[in-house]
Amino acid sequence: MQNIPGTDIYTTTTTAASTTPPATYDLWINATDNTPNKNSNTTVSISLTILPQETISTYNFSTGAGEDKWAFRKQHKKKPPAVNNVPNIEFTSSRYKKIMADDGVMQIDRSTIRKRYAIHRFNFTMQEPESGVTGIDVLWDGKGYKRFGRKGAAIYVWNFTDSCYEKLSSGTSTYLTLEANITDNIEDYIADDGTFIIIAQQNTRQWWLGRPSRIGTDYIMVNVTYEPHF
Ligand SMILES: [Ca+2]
Repeated sequence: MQNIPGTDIYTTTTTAASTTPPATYDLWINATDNTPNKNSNTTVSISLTILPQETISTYNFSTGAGEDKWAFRKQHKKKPPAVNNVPNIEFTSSRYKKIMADDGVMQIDRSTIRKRYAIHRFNFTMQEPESGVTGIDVLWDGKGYKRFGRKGAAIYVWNFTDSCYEKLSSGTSTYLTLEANITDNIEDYIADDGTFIIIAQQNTRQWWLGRPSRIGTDYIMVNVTYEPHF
């Protein structure tokens, strides 16, 4: 045991064996003074809770798409869209390659119709049961540009309970890294089948031809923190 300097308090550290099942145990402490003529033994029980180990899973396109992740492009008239299945043109494999890594190489899309915003949609199927998910971190890196308009972009997450997008983060620089951390009401954002949806949308819609709204995704990553129940 170690003395906390300047106090008469001693501390000690104990580590449960790695095979200890998650549960709450009694930890018995028997403290003995080491000067025999002043021995005074005290035995107390401390409640010790062994928690399951957290795992963090990363969802991105580093190994390509399909099975549990997909990306779509390229324009939509509402910001944010009122439904979660637009835009619906899936990336081709050459486009997926551009969003595999945070390397400055981007999949850039521009609007081609008046009153449309450039937009990308990302769908993930999370393998972790939603009841054990304690946090979701989202990172989107890219570019939002509109000549004579507000530059930058915003990212949103789909809320399955309220059936609407919620803004996670936004910025007005041409090049952006937008990040968000979801820790509350996580079950609202993961569908029963594990679906989790993020969009990145440019800030200004196209007005005239030749002045398109542009969105570029360099990289997107979703980290899921999972703590199994016991
Ligand atoms: Ca890239």
